[in-house]
Amino acid sequence: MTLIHKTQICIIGAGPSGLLLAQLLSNAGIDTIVLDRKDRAYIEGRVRAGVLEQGTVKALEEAGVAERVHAEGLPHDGFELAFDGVRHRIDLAGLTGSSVMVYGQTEVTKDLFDARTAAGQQFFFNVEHVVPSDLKSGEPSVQFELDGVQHVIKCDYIAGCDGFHGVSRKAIPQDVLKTFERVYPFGWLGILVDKPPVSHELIYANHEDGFALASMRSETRSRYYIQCDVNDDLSQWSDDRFWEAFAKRLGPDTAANLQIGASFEKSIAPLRSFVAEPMGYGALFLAGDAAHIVPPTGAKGLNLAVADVRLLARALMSHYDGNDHHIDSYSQTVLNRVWKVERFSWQLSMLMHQFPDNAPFDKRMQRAEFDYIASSEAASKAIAENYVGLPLE
Ligand code: RFL
Ligand code: PHB
Repeated sequence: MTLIHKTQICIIGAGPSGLLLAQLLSNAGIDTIVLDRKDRAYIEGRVRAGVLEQGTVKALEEAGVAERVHAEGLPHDGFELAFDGVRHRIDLAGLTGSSVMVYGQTEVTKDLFDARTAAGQQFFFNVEHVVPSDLKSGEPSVQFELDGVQHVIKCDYIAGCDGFHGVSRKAIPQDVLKTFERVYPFGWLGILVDKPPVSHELIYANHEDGFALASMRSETRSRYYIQCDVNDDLSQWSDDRFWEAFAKRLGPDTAANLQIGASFEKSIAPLRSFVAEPMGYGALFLAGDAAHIVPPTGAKGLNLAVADVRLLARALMSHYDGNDHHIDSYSQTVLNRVWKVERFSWQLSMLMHQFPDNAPFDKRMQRAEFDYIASSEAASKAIAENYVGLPLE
């Protein structure tokens, strides 16, 4: 038995990209079905990004889910770069007139789930064997299995919002798809702890032992990271070992304010730059991590996904208004912006980490770049305008 469903847009993936797209389209009266291979609790539990650009907050406003981010998010007018304990503040507000909002991806996801659930819109969770089909036939569909039953969703368009390991990108024929990749020779070990942040702004630190980042989720919850070997086992990283390494990398002046405690989340994430081109094929469009990955150093992954989704929502809405211009130019428009954000995330990653095979010359180059940023308003401004977010197009 096969169950047949019909919708306008079938959205594969209920991460932030898929959920936001669904909300923007539903608000515009466009019918969507969202499917995910995991369930809501699992998706909401994934601790990832923490910094939202103003454009991202605006997208949440457009989606009608910004009440909590405005009530609970922490606006930040600046952040710091540190080199061997010497700190330089990037004055986001002063240099750009803009700022960022600290608010966790877990909360963004929860707000979007709540809105879709309240509106009684359709999800399929725990789906298996998802296959986007007939992409160029004029009659696209998505097949999947749920509890041993075969389903087919017939639709006008398919949005591939299924992350880096999803199936959507792989549905683009190999002779069409080009991919570009850099894998960095280290990972980030991240912890969450219910202690006030060491500083009221984020600190990105380069130290000879490796990178460290002091971030936060609230005034009483801190999110801290250190560069580690990507093959390390979590069992090698007791809280004591983490605190010792983290404090050393922040330097004694900053570490004097550090409040330590028992971590309640600990994970290691690899660092990668990746872009797939084109971001569409026939009736399929990719958005978010399904099409590109950035290393987390510039806090861009989630923001980039949201920018894609805003452009994809606009393209699909114009289609139903009888104008296919934005649909036809979606991939090129998005990729122009994606590459600029890839460049920024790569540049900041190259500046702030210790690379195992760096020669003394490379280390001097990092130091000179930091000194230049610290002494030049133009250089600081270039960092600031990227950090607060480039224009949508
Ligand atoms: P997501 O969040 O990966 O969601 C994709 C969803 O698709 C589902 N899925 C499928 N569903 C149906 N069928 C299939 N075959 C499927 N395959 C996968 C998955 O279950 C999932 O629910 O992608 P999306 O929505 O594009 O959102 C992108 C952001 O999540 C991502 O860019 C950021 O979280 C990246 N990122 C970080 N970004 C930051 O800005 N700061 C960070 O500190 C940060 N830390 C991280 C991160 C990403 C990580 N990943 C992907 C491993 C830490 C980690 C560990
Ligand atoms: C975070 O709070 O998780 C975070 C903040 C800034 C980044 C990456 C991650 O660049």
